[in-house]
Amino acid sequence: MSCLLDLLDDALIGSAARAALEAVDAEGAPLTLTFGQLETRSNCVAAALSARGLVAGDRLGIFLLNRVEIIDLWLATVKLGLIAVPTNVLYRERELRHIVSDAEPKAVVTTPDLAAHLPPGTAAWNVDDIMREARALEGATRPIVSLDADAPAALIYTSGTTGAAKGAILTHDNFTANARTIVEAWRISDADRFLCALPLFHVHGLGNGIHAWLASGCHMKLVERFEGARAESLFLQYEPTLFFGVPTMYVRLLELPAASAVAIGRHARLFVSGSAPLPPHVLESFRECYGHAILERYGMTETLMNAGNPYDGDRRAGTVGRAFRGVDIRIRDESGLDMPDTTSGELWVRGPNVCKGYWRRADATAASFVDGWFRTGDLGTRDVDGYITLQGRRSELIISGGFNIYPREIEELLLEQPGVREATVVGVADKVRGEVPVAYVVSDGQLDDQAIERHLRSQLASFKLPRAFVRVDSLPRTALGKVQKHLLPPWTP
Ligand code: MLC
Ligand code: AMP
Repeated sequence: MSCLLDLLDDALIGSAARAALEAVDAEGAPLTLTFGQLETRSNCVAAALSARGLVAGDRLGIFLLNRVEIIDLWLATVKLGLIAVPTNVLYRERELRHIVSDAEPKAVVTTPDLAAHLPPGTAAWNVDDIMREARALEGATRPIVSLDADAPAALIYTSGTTGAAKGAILTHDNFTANARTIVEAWRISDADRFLCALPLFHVHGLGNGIHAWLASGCHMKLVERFEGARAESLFLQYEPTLFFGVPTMYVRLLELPAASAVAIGRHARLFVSGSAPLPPHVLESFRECYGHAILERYGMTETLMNAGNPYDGDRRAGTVGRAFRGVDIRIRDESGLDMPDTTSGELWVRGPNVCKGYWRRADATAASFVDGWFRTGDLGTRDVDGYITLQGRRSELIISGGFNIYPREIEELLLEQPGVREATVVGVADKVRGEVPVAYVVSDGQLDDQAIERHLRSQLASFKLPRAFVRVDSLPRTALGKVQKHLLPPWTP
């Protein structure tokens, strides 16, 4: 077991003079930093956070769009033994209220415009104030904090079947093991140029992106977010060798002109996809246009990375490859019995990558862990040669553009609206986002769709907003009253 900092020190201290990062500062001016500068900046930020009274074990919310300060704050929390709570910037008050009351952060570092979405009474610290205080502490050395590798480094909230998000407790060792795994599996070295367009509040961007970069000592360009319209110039100018994306990003990249795709592919070494299923036709078209077989891998907030297609060898479309070295995956039935190869079951995972449990949710932790195995809720099969194919989930999770949506959360909100008697939400296939939510509503007379939409938009992240509100006379139900979503009339855009 090891602490995260030990892994990152090869770059932060061992390669201090090397160029590490290209980004823009808060004013939009270009900013380049070496690993040594990242080390000294984060020491100063750690000193500023200590001066504000934070000590090991305290939670610190991070509610920011991708910007360099997230890296400073993350390294500072790691150094101080704080528990970071990175939070989706698209969340609105209702979603944030739950996270803030559950994690009880001492404060949430944010910007004034985002702070407006936090529930009243939250201690919101302006990121610019923290950075100003950090600059005044120039010369601060690393804090001396003795940390256990088993200590929590972050709580990352992920929706449960109830619709209420649960904080997965990710330890230093979880992140370290995961970073070592992917750096080795994907042959990431200091010669790479990594383009990071993933949001840093999820494990894909933070646990894979930031840690693969720091653990390998490669060069990274950080952008605020992935935007289809800017992707062409971004890739052509930066010439990345390495890119991690969700399937929606690859669908957007297929919209670029053929000559640009060829030029981008010529500089690239590896494209990795995860967080949602990569449609086989996207893998095939990408191979034709960019000259690269996207490497699809499978992970979860609670487990970080579990399985991946091989670096050398057959990257098989529609599969997530084999279990990573050091990660055990079993395919089991409801009672926990192992299923034979090629037979469908639930994926159970065990390894140093698996989180400690859910924050203050002994019930949910007990329901998900059995004898050290984590029940993923994902269904799939394993072929005789170890390749795993995912087939869906036990729950009704909708994944849209790589963001998770639990229908229950939207249904509960819809049922609070005047005139809504019954409501259910389903995922409908979408060419770009993979799936989008659509609501089916039984109403008592007239409903004001626009008012409902406005209300939902003020309460929920924009990606959770139903694409349509379909009126039905009744919801198809089983004798026990459970909605039979598959019997709802199909909706087409
Ligand atoms: C989208 N939006 C964002 C955003 N992504 N805003 C801020 N930061 C981001 N990262 C908002 C836009 O402002 C817009 O809001 C709406 O979302 C749609 O934007 P779009 O430009 O139409 O997007 P699109 O081309 O569809 O691409 C969306 C996307 C986004 C791919 C950029 O879905 C995305 O960043 N997905 C990554 C999700 C992710 O990292 N998941 C990892 C989970 S961890 P509005 O208000 O106009 O609608 C996990 C484990 C694992 O699953 O295995 O990795
Ligand atoms: P999250 O809760 O955001 O961490 O999402 C994790 C879920 O994303 C997993 O349980 C899977 O259902 C899904 N997922 C991740 N990677 C893949 C993939 N390559 N293919 C299909 N589903 C995936």
